[in-house]
Amino acid sequence: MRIVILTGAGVSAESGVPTFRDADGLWEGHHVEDVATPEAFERQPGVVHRFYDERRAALSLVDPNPAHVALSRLQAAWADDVFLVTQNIDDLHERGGSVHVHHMHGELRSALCRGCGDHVRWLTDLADYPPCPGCHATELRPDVVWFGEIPYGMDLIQMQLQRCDLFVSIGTSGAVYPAAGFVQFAAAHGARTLELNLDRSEGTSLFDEARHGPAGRLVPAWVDELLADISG
Ligand code: BV8
Repeated sequence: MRIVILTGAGVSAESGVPTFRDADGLWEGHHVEDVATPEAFERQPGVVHRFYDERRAALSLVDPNPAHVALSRLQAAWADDVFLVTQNIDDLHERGGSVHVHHMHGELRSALCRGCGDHVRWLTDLADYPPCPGCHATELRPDVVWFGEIPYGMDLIQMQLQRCDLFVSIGTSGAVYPAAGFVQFAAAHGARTLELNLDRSEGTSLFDEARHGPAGRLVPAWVDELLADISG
């Protein structure tokens, strides 16, 4: 059985990473949609750099939770048939043991050079305009997909959604596209669909099954159930 798993901020909530909804989508009085855009970066680069520099620095203060660890257990047991795509830009899936994590909205641990186009591993601040290791231009920006930009690897994601038997959405509000449309795309290609979320999302009614509660409890229970079925 081929599985596609989509995660959102809710899978990292119990690790202490604020979700977009927790802060009512606000940061320093700005709506996230107003900060996470190319226009905002052109208009107020310092504010946008601070938004990401603070979140990048905060990564060292949080740890993976049982949901991240359970997903890595599923991948280990079923490597080739689990495709994990996340909307999150934190590194908790990797630190929880997951491999081949597809960050469709980019990553805090990466910087994108507007001079040469290189994606470079980056763990410190960008607000002081450090030079690109490749071309030395001081044109590094956060390597995240902003509103109005095209998510990474859409062809790969669509191919995985077309071939999967089960699509599982974990900890996302279903508020942002194209991720919010994956459930319908997967269902249209014959997949069964399951939502694991704290409470109803904007897409709950689109799923065959929905379980509501904290990911730290729901995800390990679901992985145990699935692995028991397989070893049946
Ligand atoms: C694109 C990276 C074209 C940066 C992010 C009008 C209609 C439809 C679409 C649009 C429209 N106008 C504009 C658009 C397009 C736009 C969009 O969807 N806008 C929205 C506002 C309507 N989308 C785009 O611009 C995208 N690009 O469309 O390009 C294209 C597309 C395809 C092919 C060709 C061309 C790019 C969007 C990417 C923006 N970048 N993040 C950063 O992180 O700063 S978005 C960001 O918010 C996340 O990545 C995520 O995608 C999104 C929503 O976040 P969630 O992860 O769902 O978190 P949220 O807080 O919302 O919800 C948390 C959930 O967890 C809740 O349900 C809660 O109940 C649950 N939860 C909480 N605690 C727990 C829990 N669950 C379990 N356990 C818990 N403990």
